[in-house]
Amino acid sequence: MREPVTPDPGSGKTPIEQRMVELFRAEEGKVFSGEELGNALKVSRTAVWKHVNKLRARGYGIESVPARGYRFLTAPDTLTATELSTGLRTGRIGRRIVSADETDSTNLLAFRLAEKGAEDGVVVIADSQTGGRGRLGRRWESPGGVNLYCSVILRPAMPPVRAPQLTFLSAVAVARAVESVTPLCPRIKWPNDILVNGLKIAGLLNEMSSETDTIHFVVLGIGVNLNMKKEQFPEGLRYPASSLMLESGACVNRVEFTRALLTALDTLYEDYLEHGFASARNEWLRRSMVQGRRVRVSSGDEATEGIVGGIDDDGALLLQRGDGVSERVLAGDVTILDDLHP
Ligand code: BT5
Repeated sequence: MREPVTPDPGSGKTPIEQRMVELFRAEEGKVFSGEELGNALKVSRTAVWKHVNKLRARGYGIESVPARGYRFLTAPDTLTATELSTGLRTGRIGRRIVSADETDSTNLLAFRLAEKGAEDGVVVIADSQTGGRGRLGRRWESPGGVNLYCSVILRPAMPPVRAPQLTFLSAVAVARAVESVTPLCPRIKWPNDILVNGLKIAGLLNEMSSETDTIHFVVLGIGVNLNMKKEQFPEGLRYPASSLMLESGACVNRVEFTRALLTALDTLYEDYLEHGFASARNEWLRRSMVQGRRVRVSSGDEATEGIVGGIDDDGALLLQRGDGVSERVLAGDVTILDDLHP
């Protein structure tokens, strides 16, 4: 793994390059002299030049205007802490962002950082993952340059039994973000898939470190296929899959999508901490493709069939079985039977 761009999530300092991008962006089109930038950032003019070059190496277009200074032209669509943080107006989620070009799994990196004390709301993002993880030890395809692989560290003061509710918050956040940057209509499939046109475009992996009564931290893993091309999907995926680009016909700006996602999650999480699960649950049900449908839930060799009546406080699916008995299902893979036998 290469070093994260923000090496110390606990330092609380905004990196100079990020502050420089913020200055440029505050007055678009303006030519800044080296001296002006140096004074604002409290560094020498030579240091300004070095930081400008570092930004250029990361894909920023910054013009040198002879005898006058620097003019900001373009920002790259790369998921760096600098690019994502600029203009992000969340209260808690993503106030600190750790970004890496490549890591094994953002969930594992987030776990390591949380164990070292990374605070509530720290977001970990990687351009590619060498060991992206799905549920039950499955693999998550994570090619570089196209998608979003992100993990959010949360430290809610609540009992561990409530932690599965957070997966529902992240599903709703993904759905809101998809709607805000594309004309697509996302639907949620219990427990952790987001589908567009019946194809899986995102998956969620919620992991936790806890004791009997206390959550140490939760890591919400979110993988969204943004600009993945057809040939990047391997054969034999568990569910038919796609990306937002393939479904909408237009390339998605990854930075814009990620900011929309973090903003949605921030709003949902604040509301959740203040008022509880009810409003996220209602929105989840409205967006769910299983509510009121006849489904089969399989887990290993076991399968249960019934009509979905909702979700319980612990995230369990409430099934009304054919024999009238209602059952709570905690985990499994859902097949919608109405689709198979209309
Ligand atoms: C999931 O698991 O859907 C959870 C995926 C979570 C991924 C994020 S990325 C950021 C964070 N860091 C991580 O390491 N993980 C999280 P599950 O329901 O078990 O689905 C996994 C199955 O989906 C695999 O066995 C494949 O068949 C299929 N699959 C793999 N990669 C995919 C992709 N990119 N898009 C759609 N389907 C995929």
